[in-house]
Amino acid sequence: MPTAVRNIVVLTGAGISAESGLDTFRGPGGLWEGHRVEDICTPEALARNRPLVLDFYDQRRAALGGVKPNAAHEALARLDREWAGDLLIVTQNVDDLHERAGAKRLLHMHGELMSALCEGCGGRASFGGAMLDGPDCAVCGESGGVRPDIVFFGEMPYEMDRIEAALAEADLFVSIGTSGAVYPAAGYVQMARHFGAETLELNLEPSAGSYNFDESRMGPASVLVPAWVD
Ligand code: BV8
Repeated sequence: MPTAVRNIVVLTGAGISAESGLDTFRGPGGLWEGHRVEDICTPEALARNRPLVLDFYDQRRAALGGVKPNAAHEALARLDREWAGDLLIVTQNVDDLHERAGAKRLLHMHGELMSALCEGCGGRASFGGAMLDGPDCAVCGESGGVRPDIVFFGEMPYEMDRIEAALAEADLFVSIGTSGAVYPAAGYVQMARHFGAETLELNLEPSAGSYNFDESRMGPASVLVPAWVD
């Protein structure tokens, strides 16, 4: 790691969890292949076919019990424990593998499988069951309004101000395991460059935004991330 670096922002996507056994979105056998995005990851889809959307996320929530963090998650957690400068891990992922590896300086910009959002009171609460069972909101107690705490297409990602403030101070921006297909996350490399950060991409294959990076290393995250951190 260059010694001049003080403040780091790391962006992760589905590729960092692929070697843990969680499908990516746009790869072969990806999650969306069974569904058109419009049919599953939009407010309109939730309104049109609530059971289908609740079941899709119930299945993904249940699958978390069968997977564990891989060497890439563990390396980032090590960096989190040891790094004296600022660090923010911004994940697009909704799995809990970063937390289970021990990461603390972390935020989920697209929500979390292990959280429920109430359409009635807007309250968010940790949730590990099945929404098809029609749970009551843990915050307001009302039933019928509990939905996945997931940022659907067309909805505002979480903590964008915090992310942009971290990018403004970053000396290094590292993107790991993301195709660069979804905004605003896909635009963060340009924002980081604008503020003068060095930019590094660690990915299995070139992403849509590879040309924006000072350096792109191709390979599996479980190899590239520990090599970068250590
Ligand atoms: C919003 C929910 C604004 C959770 C998801 C321009 C600017 C702003 C917005 C837009 C814009 N243009 C279009 C938009 C709208 C839209 C958008 O970006 N559309 C795209 C399709 C063009 N964006 C939005 O709607 C966002 N909201 O902008 O709101 C706003 C403003 C005001 C008021 C209201 C609203 C919301 C986007 C969030 C949508 N929700 N998911 C879930 O179900 O999981 S997005 C979904 O895609 C996931 O969150 C996922 O994380 C994300 C990105 O996918 P990746 O993580 O990159 O996964 P992918 O499979 O694509 O790629 C995996 C990569 O890993 C590959 O490159 C592969 O090579 C690599 N890989 C594989 N194996 C490995 C590996 N790498 C390393 N090692 C390996 N072993």
